[in-house]
Amino acid sequence: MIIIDEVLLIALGANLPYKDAPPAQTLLMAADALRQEGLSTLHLSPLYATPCFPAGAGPDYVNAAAAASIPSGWDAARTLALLHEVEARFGRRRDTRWGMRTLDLDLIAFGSAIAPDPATFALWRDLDPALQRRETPDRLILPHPRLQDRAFVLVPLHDVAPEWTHPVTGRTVAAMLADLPATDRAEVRPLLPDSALVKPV
Ligand code: A4P
Ligand code: MG
Repeated sequence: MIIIDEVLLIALGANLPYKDAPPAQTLLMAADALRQEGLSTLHLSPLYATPCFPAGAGPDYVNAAAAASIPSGWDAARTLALLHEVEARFGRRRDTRWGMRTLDLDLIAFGSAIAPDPATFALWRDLDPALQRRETPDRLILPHPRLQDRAFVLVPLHDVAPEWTHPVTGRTVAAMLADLPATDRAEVRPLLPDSALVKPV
C-alpha cells in the first residue's frame, strides 16, 4: 500500500546512555540518521523528561516525537525496518519487554493506515493492562495500540502533529491528549539543560 501526501509519526525514547552519549543526544542523533536514510522532511519535537513507566522500573526517560511526509514508494514495513536498523546502530538490545533501553523508535502511525486489519488492531488496543506487559505483537500494529494511553507520546506528538486524526477513533492528537488525566500530562516536563539526561556520561 502506498499513501501519498500523508504523514508518518514516530515516538522516540531512551533511558540509558549509549557509549558516551546521554539519552538526549542519542535522540538527536537518531533523528539525524532517519533524515539521512530517506525521511528528509522529518521534524523533531522538543525533548521531554518523563518518569519511567511502569513507575520504578528504571531511570527517567527522554521522549520526543517526529513527523515526516511519507516518501514516495515507502510502505509501513519498510519504515519499521529502518527504525529497527537505527535502534541497532545506537546499541538497542531486546532482552526485556518494556526494559531499559538506549533507544526505542516506535511507529505511531503511517498516514491513516490500520494494520494488519481493524479487528486485530482492536484486539491489541483493548488488551488487558496486565497482559500488555507480557504480550508482544509479532507483526506491525497501526496505529500504535498504546498511543492514546501515554502522555509521554502524546505531549511531544502534539508539538509536531496536533491535528493528526486517529483513523479508528476519529480523535485528534489534541483531543487524545485532553482526554488524559492532568496529572499524567504534568509528569511530562521540558528537558532542562542541567538534567543528567543531557550531560555527557
Ligand atoms: N510492533 C508492532 N507494532 C509496532 C509499532 N507500531 N511500532 C512490534 C513499533 N513496533 C511495533 O517492539 C516489540 C514488537 O512490537 C516488535 O517486534 C515490533 O515489530 P520492541 O520495540 O521490540 O519492544 P519494546 O520496545 O519493549 O515494545 P514497545 O511496544 O515498543 O514498548 P513500549 O510499549 O513503547 O514501551 N516509559 C517512559 N517514560 N517513556 C518511554 O518511552 N517506553 C517503554 C517501552 C516503557 N516505558 C516507558 C517508555
Ligand atoms: Mg519499541
